Amino acid sequence: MNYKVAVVTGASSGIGKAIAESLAKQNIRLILVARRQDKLEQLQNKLQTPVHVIACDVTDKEKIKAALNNLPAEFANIDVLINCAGLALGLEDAQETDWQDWETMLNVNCLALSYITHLLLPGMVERNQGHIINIGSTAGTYPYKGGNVYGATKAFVEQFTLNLKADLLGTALRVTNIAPGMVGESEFSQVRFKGDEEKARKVYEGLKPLTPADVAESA
Ligand code: 8X3
Repeated sequence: MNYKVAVVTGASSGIGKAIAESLAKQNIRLILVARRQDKLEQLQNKLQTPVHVIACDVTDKEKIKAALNNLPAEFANIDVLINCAGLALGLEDAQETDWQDWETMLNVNCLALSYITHLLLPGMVERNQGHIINIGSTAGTYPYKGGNVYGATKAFVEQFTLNLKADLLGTALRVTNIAPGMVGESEFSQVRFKGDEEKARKVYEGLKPLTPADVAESA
């Protein structure tokens, strides 16, 4: 498919950034969404493709809607949506977790992903062209101790992807869930352990995790 414009959420680091870099090499114009404007601008300056930056929390529905409904003309017809913004918070057993962590994961991994998809889907269907790629996780299929709501959000991503496919049957649109296992060289574990570098490092001790570039290769 000859896609021209892609939105990448969570584009400031890790898998989202690696996917943005990979799409830029395919001469796709990019709309990069993440909270950290400085990181997005650094990436924008590095990429050899037109980039439009949206520095915004994906859970801010009003801001996201306004930004995506008022795009410069060359970015307006979006063909590809990479739903990469997502996070894990904590690894405690369910009864010991902080409710706020669960709410944040549900808001980002499920609600924001659904909201942005809901915003962009009608245009894709109207043009009968597009690919939505959701970044899920093996945690959505295989439970582990302390995975609780994080795993459940990724199960949502898997099932949402499958149900979108059912709705889009007969159109030229494609929907894919990429479900990596452990991915190193990203902020995933630093975020999960709230800046505890030692805990974050231990996660990958004695094994060779995937890299963000490995995941980007399959996107
Ligand atoms: C990332 C994989 O195993 O750390 O989603 O949950 S895992």
